[in-house]
Amino acid sequence: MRKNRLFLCLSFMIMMGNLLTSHSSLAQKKTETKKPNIIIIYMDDLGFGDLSCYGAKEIKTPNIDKIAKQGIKFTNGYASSSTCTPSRYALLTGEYPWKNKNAAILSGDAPLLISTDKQTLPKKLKANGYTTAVVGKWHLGLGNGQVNWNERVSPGPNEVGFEYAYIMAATNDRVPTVYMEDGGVVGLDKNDPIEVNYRKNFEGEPTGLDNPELLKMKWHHGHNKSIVNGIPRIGYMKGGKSALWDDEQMSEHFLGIAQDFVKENKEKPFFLYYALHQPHVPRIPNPRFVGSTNLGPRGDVIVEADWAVGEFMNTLKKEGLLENTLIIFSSDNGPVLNDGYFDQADTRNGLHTPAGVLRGGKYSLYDAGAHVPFMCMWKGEIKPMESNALVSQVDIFNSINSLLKLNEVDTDSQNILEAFLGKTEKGRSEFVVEANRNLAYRSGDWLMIPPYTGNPVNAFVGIELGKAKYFQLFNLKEDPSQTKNLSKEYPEVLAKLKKEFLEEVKGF
Ligand code: NG6
Ligand code: CA
Repeated sequence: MRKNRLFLCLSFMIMMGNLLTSHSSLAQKKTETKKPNIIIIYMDDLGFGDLSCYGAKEIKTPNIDKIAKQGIKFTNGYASSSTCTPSRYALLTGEYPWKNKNAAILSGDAPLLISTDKQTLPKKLKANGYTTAVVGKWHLGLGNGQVNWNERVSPGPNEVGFEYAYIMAATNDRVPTVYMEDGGVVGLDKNDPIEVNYRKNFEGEPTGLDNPELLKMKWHHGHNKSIVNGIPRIGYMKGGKSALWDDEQMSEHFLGIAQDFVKENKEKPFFLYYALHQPHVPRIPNPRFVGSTNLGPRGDVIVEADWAVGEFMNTLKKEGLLENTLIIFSSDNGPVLNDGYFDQADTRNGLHTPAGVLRGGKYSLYDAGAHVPFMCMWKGEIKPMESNALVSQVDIFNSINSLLKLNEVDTDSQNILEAFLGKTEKGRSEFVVEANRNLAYRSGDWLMIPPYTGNPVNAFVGIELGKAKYFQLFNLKEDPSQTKNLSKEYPEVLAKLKKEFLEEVKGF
């Protein structure tokens, strides 16, 4: 009996000892791998009202909603611009895009927009032990302006801080319609070289303009040049047949690359910029998603993107990474229905409000141009909540520097880490927003748009651009739909914003 008790006692002590050692090695492991992984999931043209977690009724996005539910959902989150290239420039450099005179929607053969001397988010992370990658839409230019697509194209993402880059060069409606991995066209047959030209066509090549009989999707405005997969694109292209992407497979393709990167790099801290192409035109969902909404292809590709995000999140979960990964989800600019193709986005929109209650859309200085879905999730670190803090994508750069205790870079990016982590509802107090090289100024709840000449509406896309011959002043808290111009009623507010704005944009 005594012997037995002694035995029990001894085994208990051994068991406790084991537990203690395994516990302390776990804690040690956690400190060793303490630097959190950072992932930015970035959508293309997704509007403030396009997700069910932001109020959409006609589109169900359960997977993206889960990010909102498990993290912070910002109600005042902004891209830096109402178009793609400038927003992406600000995201990666922390600099206002209008400070770079070339930061506008780029053609598919435009040179690299980010100077290779410039400090960038991926460069900073790479220098501090992160493995860095971009997967998906690039649209920040490649090469020096004279690209030979049959050789390694540089400089590009690899030269501004991404160790691994698997991208589309520009947009899914622009040539070249091929994937590029670390500067080389994927699957290119040397005997069928690729040529790209944005000014003139190659002899004998069909175009959307001349050969409507070859089209499976018709163009509405622009988009009438080279035809790839029955879809007319922007720009001319010839050759490279074996390398052409398949639009229907694109979502799954990028997803697979993003998942592989995570699986292969999970042992060391990594930074992944996963830039989805949806719901930018042309909207070509995989057949599995056709009809998943009643809104036609635009709704269907949002559901497809939601699926891809869900699969990606499952991978993070399976690999045990959720507790050590900061995930930021947002969009590069606001929504547009008809962006150049007859794809039923406008005719089948029904009651859906892609911008929610906001006014304007993509290309606009009105709020829907850059006010987008924005969420941060980090299991165990960020408490689930909704935040009204004013946060901008330009601030991600220095906020991450602060998170990792790295030197902040002297640029437009503000350290608002506490807001991103949900520790305060105070974000930045003001910022300048850009739309096609025009600027507006937000300060607190107020938005001021200075007078601009030019068409107030882009009739092709049916979006108010926010331009007027007079000053516009809105209180976005009281009037999120910007129905009342208060510039006459609040001259002192107008004067204050004018003054601050002029100081901020001096030299522009
Ligand atoms: C515009 C295109 C539009 C879209 C946009 C870029 C025309 C007429 N319109 O010039 O379809 O491609 O550029 O979108 O060509 S963005 O989201 O990448 O900024
Ligand atoms: Ca975009």
